[in-house]
Amino acid sequence: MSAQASATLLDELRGLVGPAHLIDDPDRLASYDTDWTGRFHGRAACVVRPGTTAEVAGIVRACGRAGAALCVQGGNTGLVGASVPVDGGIVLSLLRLAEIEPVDPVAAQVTVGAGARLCDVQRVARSHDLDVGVDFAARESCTIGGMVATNAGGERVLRYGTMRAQVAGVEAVLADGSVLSRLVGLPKDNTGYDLVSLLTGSEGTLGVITRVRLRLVPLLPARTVALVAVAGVAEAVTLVQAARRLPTLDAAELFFAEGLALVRAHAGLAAPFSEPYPAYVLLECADHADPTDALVSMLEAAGDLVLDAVAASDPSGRHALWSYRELHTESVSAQGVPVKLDVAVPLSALAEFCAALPAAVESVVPEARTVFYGHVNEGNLHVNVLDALAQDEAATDVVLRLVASYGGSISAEHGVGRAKRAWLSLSRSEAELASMQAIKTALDPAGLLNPGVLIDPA
Ligand code: 2HG
Ligand code: ZN
Repeated sequence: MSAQASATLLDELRGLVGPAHLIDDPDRLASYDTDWTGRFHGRAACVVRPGTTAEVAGIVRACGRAGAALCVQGGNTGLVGASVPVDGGIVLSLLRLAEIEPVDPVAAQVTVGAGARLCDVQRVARSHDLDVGVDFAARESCTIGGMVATNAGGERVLRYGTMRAQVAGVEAVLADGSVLSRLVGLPKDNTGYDLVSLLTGSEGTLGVITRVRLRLVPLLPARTVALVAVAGVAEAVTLVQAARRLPTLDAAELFFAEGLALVRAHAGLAAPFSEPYPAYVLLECADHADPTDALVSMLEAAGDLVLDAVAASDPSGRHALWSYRELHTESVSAQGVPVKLDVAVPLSALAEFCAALPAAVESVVPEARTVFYGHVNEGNLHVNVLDALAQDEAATDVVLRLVASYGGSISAEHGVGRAKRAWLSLSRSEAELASMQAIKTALDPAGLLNPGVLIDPA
């Protein structure tokens, strides 16, 4: 697949979407060319913004005929470089496919365009006493299509699973321009290969997701957040094990003194406690009735494990506690461009892994600062290595090899993208990689869709 788009192709694409929706002015291309972290860049020939699935299909066919690489982009909030174009390629922005169809209250499902933002779908679902089962800090910008394409996880996985568990159907344009549509949303449908699930998490390499049928969960309006100070990772894991007995448990997050200091300095927040502690677990319980009593009893029963705790049930108090965790990403980025590694290890190995991590990074990049935090129940840590950009490969390699030595995953929720492609074999066997490549080759033989991301055709 040649990356270069000709003037003839640009004219054809302009004709398909209308002149207002083809952007080739270099100043306006800038925000599409660079990812959220500022680490990954490409120089697109143009951005094309289709308004219908038929237009997407036309674009895919035109690019296929011209041999021009397509980079599929939603909210451009990804963290592994999957949403930036190859030089000279075409960015296919799905932000105009933002329609939210009427909620189906009987099925508790809704069909939305790939470009619908998570916050907008949450608002609509909540007006029907329903909710989206996946949530995370980028909710104001990330799109449902991107969340499906990356099988996004986030803060509520322990209760509702990842995005894959929310997807009841998709419509997607395949690399040959054909449209695959399974949007009925039947909970039971064993009629062969699960193509919807295959497209979920495929990072835009097998098809362009244009619409999604989402399963919704009951809206749980009574919520209590507790921020709990603990002595370290082992104590955090023990606490979460106890907290999991609460049927109302919605979230269990972990961060440390170093990360909290960055967040407080960046956002000007007061300290949560009168003295600093090594580690913090944020627990949230949600139900129809106030879940506070059961949460407080659990914390009391945890005894010495809890060094201090503060809880809030009102929206602003909950938001204030969540801010300590959710502001980590932007607070880290305010320090410089980090090497971001999103990993998971078995929960039983999390404490040992966290203890070994800083020294492992320092062994290859002595001046690096390693800040990590994450979703403790899944053993999912966001390892952010600052001051290591010049040695990003060495930093990545040492962390991902350490992860693999514990039988972990080199990508728990952000995907493989361009950032971790070279390390995929640490988490996938030869047989798995061969199967993945065979699937890519069958569905996109010319490598039209997201070349350089995850896997290329044989
Ligand atoms: C989170 O859990 C996101 O906050 C971003 O997945 C993680 O900043 C990161 O590396
Ligand atoms: Zn996360």
